[in-house]
Amino acid sequence: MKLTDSFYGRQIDKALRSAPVISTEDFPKLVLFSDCHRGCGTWNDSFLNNKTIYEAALGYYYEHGFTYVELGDGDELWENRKFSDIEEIHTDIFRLLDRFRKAGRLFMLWGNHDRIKSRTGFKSSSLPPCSQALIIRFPASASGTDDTRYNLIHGHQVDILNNQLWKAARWLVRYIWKPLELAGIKDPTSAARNYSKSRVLEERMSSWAEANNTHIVAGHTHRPALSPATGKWSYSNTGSCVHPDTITCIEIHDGKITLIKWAECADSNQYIHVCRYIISGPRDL
Ligand SMILES: [Mn+2]
Repeated sequence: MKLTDSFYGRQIDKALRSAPVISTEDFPKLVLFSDCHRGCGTWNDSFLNNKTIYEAALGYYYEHGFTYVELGDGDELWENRKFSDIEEIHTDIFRLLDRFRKAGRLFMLWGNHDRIKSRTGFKSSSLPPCSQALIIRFPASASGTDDTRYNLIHGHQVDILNNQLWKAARWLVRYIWKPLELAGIKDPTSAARNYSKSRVLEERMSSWAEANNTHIVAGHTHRPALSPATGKWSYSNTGSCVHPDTITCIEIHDGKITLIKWAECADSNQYIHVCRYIISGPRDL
């Protein structure tokens, strides 16, 4: 284990220290999303492209009794200052989320882009209080094995610029990259757009999982992943809802974990539907 790994490991430990713990006995079907980056409906609202797909997926998960868990960056609050603007423009989406909330099936984590949700003064009529991390506990099976834990964080905890220096990062997004993005130039510091940076972050998180013999699921890199459970640890990533024409998520139920994508598809009569595809898995927890 490299020296820097222990530094980043401590950031993950810190995030998990106050994490709520939920059990699959109470929440047998879970779906994990992240990085929706819901915006203000302007053309740089990256979520807008996939809004219909997301809406269809949410409807499916609600009807099938899933609990919705969002691993941060659900709302784009760096480019936009007011959460109420996002809530207003995407009223239909927040109404769906509110149905999960009312059914007691909604858990929200905050990421670097929506860190202001961690403030005590943060109010929303449709969202529950947000946490930095969440732990899913799978009670020991009848065979007497130990409880399995899946540790959920956003992932910016292992990304210095987006964690300790998040105000500088937000400033860059708000005043430099957003205007450049409007001119067609992409933010080069974003993990979401930088392959080698994503790989470093993935390595930091998987090193932590390996060292602690446990499982981690994150977002932030926008790179969906479902690693095999090597011994008793694994690293998985929900991906994002802002891929060019796809959203990705992770389903956990019946002792299995599966990486899913939702996209538009046409049938033989040329009707367009929203379809659910398995990208990877299912594999045992
Ligand atoms: Mn992020």
